[in-house]
Amino acid sequence: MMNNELRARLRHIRDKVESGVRLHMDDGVFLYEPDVPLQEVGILANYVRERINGNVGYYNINTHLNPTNVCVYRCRFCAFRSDLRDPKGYVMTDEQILARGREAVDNGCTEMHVVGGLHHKLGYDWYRGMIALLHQTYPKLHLKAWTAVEMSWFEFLTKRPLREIIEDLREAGLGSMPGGGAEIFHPDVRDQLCEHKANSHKWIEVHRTAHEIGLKTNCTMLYGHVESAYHRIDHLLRLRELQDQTGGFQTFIPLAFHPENTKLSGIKKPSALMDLRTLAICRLMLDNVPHVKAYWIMLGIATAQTALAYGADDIDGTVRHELIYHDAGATTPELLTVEQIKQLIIEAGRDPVERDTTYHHVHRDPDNWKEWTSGESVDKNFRPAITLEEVSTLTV
Ligand code: V47
Repeated sequence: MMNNELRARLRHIRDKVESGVRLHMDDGVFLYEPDVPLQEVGILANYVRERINGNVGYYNINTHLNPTNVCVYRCRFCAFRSDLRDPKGYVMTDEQILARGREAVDNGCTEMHVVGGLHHKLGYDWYRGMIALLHQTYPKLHLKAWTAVEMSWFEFLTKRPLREIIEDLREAGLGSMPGGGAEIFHPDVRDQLCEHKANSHKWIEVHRTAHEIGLKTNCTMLYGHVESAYHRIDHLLRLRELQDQTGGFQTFIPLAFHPENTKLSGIKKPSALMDLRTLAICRLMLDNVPHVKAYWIMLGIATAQTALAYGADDIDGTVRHELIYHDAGATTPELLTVEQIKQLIIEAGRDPVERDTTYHHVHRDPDNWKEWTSGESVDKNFRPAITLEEVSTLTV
C-alpha cells in the first residue's frame, strides 16, 4: 500500500514526466523503492516511450562474432572468457571469420556485432585486420565492433592516441561501437567486479572520442549483482551527462546479470519484475537517448515482449552465434527467424519495423529479400526532455 507521502512524491514525478521535465538522482532512487508499484513506473515509462517512438517496435537482422574468448582480464561476472592455456580457449582463423560473414550476408543480415577477449599474444593488427578483411569482402555488412574496453586495450598495445586508433579502425571499416564494458561505473562496485579493466573515466573518454569523430555508439548497464539502486542511477546520470554533451548514443541496453558459470554464481538472477522496473526507470532517467533496447537473448522472450510496454522500443535482432549470455546459462534460443521476431512484436501490440544499426529504415527488395537499402533516420523528430531551469526560460 502506498502512503500519502509516497503518493505525493509519485505525483510530483508524474507531473515532471508529463511536462517533459528531467528527473533527478532522488527521483530515480525513489522509483526503485519496492512500495512504489511497478505498474505506476511502467505507465510513466510507456508514456515517454510512446512520445518518442510511437507504437513502433524496432528489430534488426544481425549476427554476432566473438573471434576469441582468451582474455587477460578476469571479470567476476564473465562466463565467456578463457585463460591462454585453457582447453576452452579459441582464436578464430580468417577463413572461419569470413565464413561467418558469408553466412550473415546469405541470411540477409545488415549487422555483425564483433566483440571478444583481450588476447595475451595478439596485437592490434589482428583486431584491425579482421575489420578490414570483413569490410573488404562484405562492404554492406555494418560492423558494430569493439567495446570501450577493447579500444582502451588497443591504446595500451599501440601507445597511440585514442582518436587516432578509432579513426584508423573507421578507415578499416568500423561502422559503430557497441555499448559493452560499461558494467557499473561507480568505483565501489566496479572494483569488486573488474578492478583491472578500463575504469568509468576511460569508458566515457572512449565514447566521447568516438562521438567527436562522428561515430555512433550504444551504452549499457549490467545490473543485478552487488550494486544498489544508488549505483544504478549514478551510472545512468553519467551516461546522460555525456549524451547531453555529444548526442552520440543511439540506444541504451540494460543487461541483467546471469550468474551461472561465473565467480558470482551464488547470486540469484534478477526477477522479471526487477528487469521491467529497471528498464522502465532507465527509460525515464535517460531522457536524451532515443532508444531503449529489451535484449531478448538476455531477458527471455516473454519478458522482452512485456518490456515493450515498460519503456522499451527495440528488442535487438534475430541474432546468431551469441556466446556471452549462453555461456552464462541463458536458455533462450540462439536465433529467431524474421517471422518469429516480427510476430512477437505484433503479439505485444506494437508495429514491427526493421531498422539498420544506426536506426535508419531498412527497405527490402520484394523480389530478392536479401537485397536491401537503408532509408531515412527513424529519429528525425527526436527531442530530449528539458531541465526545470530550461522550463523557467520558456515563453508561453
Ligand atoms: O559488457 C558479460 C555483459 C556485455 C555477463 O551495443 C554479462 O547493441 C550478464 O554489451 N551476465 C556484452 N551480462 C554484451 C553487450 C551488448 C549486448 C547486446 C547489444 C549490445 C549493443 C551490447 O555483457 C558485457 C557485460 O556487461 N555480460 N557477462 C553475464 N554473465
